Amino acid sequence: MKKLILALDVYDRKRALEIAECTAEYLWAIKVNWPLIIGSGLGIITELKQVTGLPIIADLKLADIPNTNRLIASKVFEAGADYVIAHGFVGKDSVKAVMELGNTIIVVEMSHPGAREFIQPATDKLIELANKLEPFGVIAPATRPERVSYIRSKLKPGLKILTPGVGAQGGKVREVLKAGADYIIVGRSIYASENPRESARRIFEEIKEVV
Ligand code: BMP
Repeated sequence: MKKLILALDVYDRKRALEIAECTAEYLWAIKVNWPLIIGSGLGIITELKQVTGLPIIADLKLADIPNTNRLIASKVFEAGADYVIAHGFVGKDSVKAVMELGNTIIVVEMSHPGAREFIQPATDKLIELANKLEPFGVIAPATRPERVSYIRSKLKPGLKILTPGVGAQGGKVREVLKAGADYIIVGRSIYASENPRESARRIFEEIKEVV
């Protein structure tokens, strides 16, 4: 089963499509974040889907009132996104507004050091929110496998754990999968490498060895 998600954080449309095409074979999905949307427009979601046939995750980390979350998410789902990432800390109503429109992923704990300041103290409440709303899955930090294990132990079975932070941020494929991650999100270690296809293939093989 494919578990690798490419975080395609480049600006340029042509480059994005080239990297997506040459790595698609090894991916479960492609994650599109603000850099690519700002650089290439929302239409890149539709194009990436057409070119690769893969699910597209729109990582907008929506964190607004329900109406604004709804206005943004509806356009993004319309463009072809299969999943939208939303922040949970803004509250149940804001997350529900996105979930009513399509598959949603809630940020439960982020991977950077600053996540310890405000997000980590709220992790338990965010897990509770996810268990109540039952989205497709949650974001947990590959940089702290012990936190992935903790989140796994509290999260309802069936909810997926998606983990960014492998590679450039220091997370390790093996450790995070053993901790209970369902999907590994990798950006720079693939798109900024000399040979993105080969880098994706190596991570794909490493995942295969563990699962
Ligand atoms: P990279 O492998 O280059 O560090 O990219 C990680 C990707 O995952 C980026 O798109 C980043 O915005 C995203 N991400 C993250 O790194 N940590 C989180 O907690 C949540 C994220 O969405």
